[in-house]
Amino acid sequence: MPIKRYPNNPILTKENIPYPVATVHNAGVVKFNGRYIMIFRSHKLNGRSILGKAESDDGFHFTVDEKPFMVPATEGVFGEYEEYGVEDPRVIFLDGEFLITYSAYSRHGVRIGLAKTKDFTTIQRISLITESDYRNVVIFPEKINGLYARLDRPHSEISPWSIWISYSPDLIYWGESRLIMRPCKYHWDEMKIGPGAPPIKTPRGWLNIYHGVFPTMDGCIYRLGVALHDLSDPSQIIAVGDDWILQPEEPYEITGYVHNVVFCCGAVPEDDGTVKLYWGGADSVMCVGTANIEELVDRCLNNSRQPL
Ligand code: BMA
Repeated sequence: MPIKRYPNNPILTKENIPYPVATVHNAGVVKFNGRYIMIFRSHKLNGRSILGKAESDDGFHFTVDEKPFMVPATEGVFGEYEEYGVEDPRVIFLDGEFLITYSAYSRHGVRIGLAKTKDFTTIQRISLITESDYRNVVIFPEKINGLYARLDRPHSEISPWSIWISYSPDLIYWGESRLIMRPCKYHWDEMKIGPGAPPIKTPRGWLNIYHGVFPTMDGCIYRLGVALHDLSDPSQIIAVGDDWILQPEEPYEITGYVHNVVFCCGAVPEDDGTVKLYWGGADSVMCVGTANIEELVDRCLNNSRQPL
């Protein structure tokens, strides 16, 4: 398979977290001043989620902060919509600051919050950028034709869990939304798909590492796949790889808080053409693997399925 698992996975478990949590998973990761910054999700012991932070020199060995990085707001509009927790952060660097999208859960459902930081010590919430029944929003790490762009994942009964695209002039107001990719019938991603890591720019297109879900008599299986989007018009999907690139195979991916899950929120492209891919194993632990970016692009182009 194209992803080489790091032999010492998992790289973080709840034992590495200095405060009481049940899990450490679904982390966004970026490079900042040559170091790797990981923003991860943890279930507290009441079942609701918070975000923690860890740092590393090599992308494999992480040290966790003494205190959580972001806990649900208690006041104002964010307090109302984060009451049940904050989950699954994605982080990008754009125009001198880091942007973090996260799922905000409350009695009104799940919607997406956007926060920013320049240094990972202070954090400022900007806006709640979707209504409810959205998760998995990744912002492209560059403006495209003068606009911010994001991949979305709204859900409706008529068109369940598909990938959409939207644009914004200011990160607050989003529009020009279009559905661009659907789950594929009787296929590993037949039930749900959603954006995973923020898109990676390659000479042949934006590489989108997404997750797909297949329902079985034994529960759902979460796997990862790849799609390639046009560089100047990412609403155009050039190709979607027919095969998954990663599925739960190791004991720490097969058994845990939720069985049979590999779930990706972060990937760090390196100068040597490889990418470090980070995923949560069984909603319990953090894992890392490496892949060659051009090989992942080839996987999209050489054996494709239709996006719609
Ligand atoms: C999704 C989200 C993810 C989770 C996955 C598997 O719906 O809740 O955070 O990793 O299910 O449980």
